[in-house]
Amino acid sequence: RPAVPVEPAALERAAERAMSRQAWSYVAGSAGQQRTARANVEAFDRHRIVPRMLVDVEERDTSVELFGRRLPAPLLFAPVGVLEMAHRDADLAVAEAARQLGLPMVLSTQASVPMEQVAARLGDAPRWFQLYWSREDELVDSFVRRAEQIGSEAIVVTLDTHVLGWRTRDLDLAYLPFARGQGIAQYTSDPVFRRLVAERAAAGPSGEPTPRPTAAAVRALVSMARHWPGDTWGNLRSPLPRAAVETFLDVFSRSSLSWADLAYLRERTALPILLKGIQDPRDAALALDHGVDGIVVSNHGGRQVDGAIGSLDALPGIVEEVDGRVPVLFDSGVRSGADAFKALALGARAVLVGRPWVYGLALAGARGVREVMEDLWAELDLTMALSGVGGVEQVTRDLLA
Ligand code: HOC
Repeated sequence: RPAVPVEPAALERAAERAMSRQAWSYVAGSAGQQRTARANVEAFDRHRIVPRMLVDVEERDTSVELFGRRLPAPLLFAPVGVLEMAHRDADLAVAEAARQLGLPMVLSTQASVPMEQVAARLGDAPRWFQLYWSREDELVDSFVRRAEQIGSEAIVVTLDTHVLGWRTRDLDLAYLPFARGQGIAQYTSDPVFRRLVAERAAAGPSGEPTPRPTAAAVRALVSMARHWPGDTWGNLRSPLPRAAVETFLDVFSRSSLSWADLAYLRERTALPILLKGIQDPRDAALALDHGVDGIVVSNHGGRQVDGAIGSLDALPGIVEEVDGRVPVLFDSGVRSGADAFKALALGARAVLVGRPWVYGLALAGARGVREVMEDLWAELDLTMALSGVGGVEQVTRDLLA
């Protein structure tokens, strides 16, 4: 039974030792010179909690209401792709931990296991679906339909990754040593995706030369923010499975997406729609104008724009702009229960956690995921107790210096 360290820095070190260089670089790495990743952590360091004393906190309640459901804690499993790089049980291990804890899992478009199998493992635990908006609307429709069928309670549209960020560590390690087929099960299990690929294969070669998926080809495509050459889906005529990065560059590079497109999604689902990746209050205002049901303040864990504003620094302005009209959630940089407390104090209704439980996954599968989230939850509860608050609603800005 490998130990799952409680101390965040020790957890990271242990996970780094347990993972391949490639996997570690992908999971822990961020964009460019890692400045946004640092800004995320620094923002948490800058905010200080000012605990209150002699408040009766014998009875405490970490639960929170979100979209008509009471969650046991304001913590969600953030959507994370290509999890089989961390552990062979991948998304199934996360589902197992989410089931045991009763915390919502946000299933990733870039998952390693089809959502139907993940849903079966989740039992009664709430599930949401994270959508990357494909270049093909038909695929968007299919994902949304499948998400509804597995009982998703919300659709979270990730806005900030319409092209892949400049991930220097992954580029240096060339992405492609990822085994083919990793992280693409959500597509390859999709009937519409399979039909579209078959149609393209039947149509014969596009006539355009297709670059071999070498390190240089991937670097060139990422640097030009281009999808794979060929027709819309480039070399999807070539046999599956392919490496996740190839499929992502083909299928999801939809940089043409704009506010007006949200109506398309609204027409297709009655589920709450959240926009993830909002960093500017002006975009929060636009999101409200377009009738979204929630916002996730996020810079994708620093993985997209190098030098972006720390996510926690972006939170207060957005909370002010939204003014309670829809829930504002938060991610990017949460490493502990005390961090979660600070985000709640700055107005987040709940917090999405990513890398820490991926490290737990790498170390000990479902148990590792569960222990990391349990630790985070326990520290949040303790921080509340020691700060003199008995409920999440009382975690407010006046508790910060
Ligand atoms: C290998 C390509 O959300 C991330 C993901 C983006 C998915 C692209 C996968 O790594 O941040």
